[in-house]
Amino acid sequence: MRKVQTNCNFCAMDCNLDFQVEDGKILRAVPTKGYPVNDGFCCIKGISLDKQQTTEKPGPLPWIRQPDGSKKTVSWDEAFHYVADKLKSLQAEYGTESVAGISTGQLTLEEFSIFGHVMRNYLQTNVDGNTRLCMATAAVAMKQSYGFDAPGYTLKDLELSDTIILIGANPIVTHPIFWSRIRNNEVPGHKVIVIDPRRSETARMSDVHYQIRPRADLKLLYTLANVLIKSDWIDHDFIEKHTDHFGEFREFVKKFTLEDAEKETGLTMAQVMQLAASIHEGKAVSMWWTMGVNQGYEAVRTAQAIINICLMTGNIGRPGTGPNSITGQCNAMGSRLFSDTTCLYAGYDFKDAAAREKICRIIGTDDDHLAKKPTLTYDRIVEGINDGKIKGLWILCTNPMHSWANNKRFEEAVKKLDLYVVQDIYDSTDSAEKATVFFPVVPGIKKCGTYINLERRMCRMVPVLPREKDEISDYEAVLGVGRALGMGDKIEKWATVEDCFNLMKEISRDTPCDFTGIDWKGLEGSYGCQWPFPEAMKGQAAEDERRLYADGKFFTPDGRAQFLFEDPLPNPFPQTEEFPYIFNTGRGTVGQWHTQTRTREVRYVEDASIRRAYLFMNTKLAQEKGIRDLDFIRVDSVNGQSAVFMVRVTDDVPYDQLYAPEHYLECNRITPSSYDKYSKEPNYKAGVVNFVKVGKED
Ligand SMILES: Nc1nc2c(c(=O)[nH]1)N[C@H]1C(S)=C(S)[C@@H](COP(=O)(O)OP(=O)(O)OC[C@H]3O[C@@H](n4cnc5c(=O)[nH]c(N)nc54)[C@H](O)[C@@H]3O)O[C@H]1N2
Ligand SMILES: Nc1nc2c(c(=O)[nH]1)N[C@H]1C(S)=C(S)[C@@H](COP(=O)(O)OP(=O)(O)OC[C@H]3O[C@@H](n4cnc5c(=O)[nH]c(N)nc54)[C@H](O)[C@@H]3O)O[C@H]1N2
Ligand code: SF4
Ligand SMILES: [Mo]
Repeated sequence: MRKVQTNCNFCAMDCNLDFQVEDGKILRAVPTKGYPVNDGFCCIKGISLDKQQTTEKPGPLPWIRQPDGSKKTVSWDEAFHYVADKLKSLQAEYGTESVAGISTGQLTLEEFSIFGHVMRNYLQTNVDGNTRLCMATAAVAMKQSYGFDAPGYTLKDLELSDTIILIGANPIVTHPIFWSRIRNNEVPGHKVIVIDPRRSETARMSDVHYQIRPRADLKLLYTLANVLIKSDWIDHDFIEKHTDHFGEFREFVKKFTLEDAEKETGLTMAQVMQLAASIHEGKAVSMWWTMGVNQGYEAVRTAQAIINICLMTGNIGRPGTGPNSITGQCNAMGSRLFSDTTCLYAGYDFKDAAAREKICRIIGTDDDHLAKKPTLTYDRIVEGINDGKIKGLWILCTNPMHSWANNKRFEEAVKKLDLYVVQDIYDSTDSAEKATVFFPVVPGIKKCGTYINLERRMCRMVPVLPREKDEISDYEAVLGVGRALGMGDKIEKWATVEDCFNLMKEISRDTPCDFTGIDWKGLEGSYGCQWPFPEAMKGQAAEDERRLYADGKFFTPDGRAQFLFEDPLPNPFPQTEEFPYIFNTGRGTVGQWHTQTRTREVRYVEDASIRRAYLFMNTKLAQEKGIRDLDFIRVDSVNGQSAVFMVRVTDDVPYDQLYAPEHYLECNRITPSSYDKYSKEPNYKAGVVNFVKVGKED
């Protein structure tokens, strides 16, 4: 029997598990004891990692759609050349940017790096990631405020904080092991505070729940800042030494009064004062946010309003503190820095001539074949297809037909494509069904690579099971197309996953995410290692929990953090007589993962899940409308679309709000096309709708 330690590739915790393997079969999976993230525990998704491609598996070879609609299975070599030739001919006919890609935060660092190299560098075109739907807001907010996209915390901070404030985050469902770290907190009298419009699973378990109006966070945070300043509950020394623009911020927040906050946020003046007092009284205050903040129309400024509060109260860089963004996907942090989409590898700017030269030298290319500008954003790619400008699309490890906001736009776009390559572990996904070329690839348990978790910890994915004939990984699929494109010596240095790791490692030298002290082999079976870990730190215990900003130094040119703020914007979707209800969306259960392609293979999850689209409705509203639990309604949305949902009646959502899990395609049928203006992340959580009761089949 062999023991193989590898990581869970669902959520951003990147828990590690030990797989016991015999004769090519997994006997047991046991969460790795001592691993600093999950120390012997994990959730249902991690323990079910062996259930990938067990009930459903595409053949090992790719297929190409024929003119009569049938699928023809071909050799890998033929498929690589078919795709490469088509990409080149589309570019020749319609221009360089007539082909595009959609990447992901769920592959290995090496896989999205090489995808960036082929598409962004060599083909000089656009690739955005599904991280746009998820972490773009936090990435932009931190880059602007700190000078680099560098979340500073370590998970240990959850155990050391005396005041934990969760804003738009529901970790009991979404990051169960994160919640278990909160449960380990033994600081006497510590408090868990939740700010969420609904009584989420986490809100129910918290000490205080502030049931805010949807999208009122920015006003609440500016009011809190005003109260803290007026009460002189701020850290003058920290502000003076380590920040810029506090004076302007102090002037700016003066207009955010408690009276207005009471009208606009749904919280009473006393509640706002109580929250300000909690921040003041805490010795180690940490504020953690996720999608309730990131997915809004003024999301970047909201994230920065959280950062501002921590900066002005000196709650950053010390144990148990921080404005801390919680990452969603297993490698979202890796993709933010190494997918070559919104920045060059390792966070470099596209215009930095010295960096361009360094990167070209390391990866073996020339300046003409290195991406020159940030990618077109996800929305522009989808609409570029709808406008007829983009003719070819290659997506990997994401399912936009289901997950994209206002997903009918993606469905419409796909019909216009000449080339639509889908690379997935299943060919039955909503996005794969319409593919013109399908690349079947192996799941995580059959491949290797590296991942970076939410606290900047890098770990190694190690193959647990052997591959069968013709089975290949994402890395090999992209490499195959790259070679078929004739990249020649421009892809020579990328021959193996380990080669790619070493290229990215060398590029990271002397950057804030320097990981030159980490070895490919040393990472295997280890406790992982948080960046930065430069060569000079080699030999130091890599399992140490490390946080950034302890010295008050940030990555901006003057080394100071920036107070950034702006007047709140009018809500693009106010409630009206026609659309009186707010449509909130998010995760449903611990077992269900996004578009449910993987977790539907886990019987425990399927057995415990509702099999069709449903939403939660307030008891009083349901009574008024004559709707009972398990009745059906047709929801008509401001985006012009409608979808049928089963109703679950509850007191956990407010009277004028509905909450729908995103695990069903219907959910994004009715979310609007609306984005934050800086991050272009979709405003997924606050469309407006109306509904009527219908029979099941309507
Ligand atoms: N089981 C499971 N776990 C997952 C995932 C999964 O699909 N399934 N996905 C992973 C990924 S990629 C991500 S990004 C994370 C997401 O993790 P979370 O962000 O924790 O999950 P969500 O359910 O999207 O949203 C969190 C909360 O935001 C609240 N919210 C909505 N509007 C507002 C608002 O205006 N203000 C405030 N303060 N709150 C608001 C919602 O009511 C919801 O309870 O989960 C990760 N973990
Ligand atoms: N309404 C609403 N919509 C949302 C959200 C919300 O809160 N509300 N949240 C958004 C967020 S935060 C996110 S992150 C997105 C997620 O949206 P998606 O990324 O579209 O969702 P997934 O279901 O995770 O899709 C991953 C795909 O990759 C495939 N896959 C799994 N492993 C591999 C592999 O090793 N290789 C390859 N090539 N494929 C693989 C899976 O089968 C699946 O088809 O959804 C977004 N959509
Ligand atoms: S908490 Fe996240 S990383 Fe850990 S086992 Fe569950 S899904 Fe996997
Ligand atoms: Mo996400």
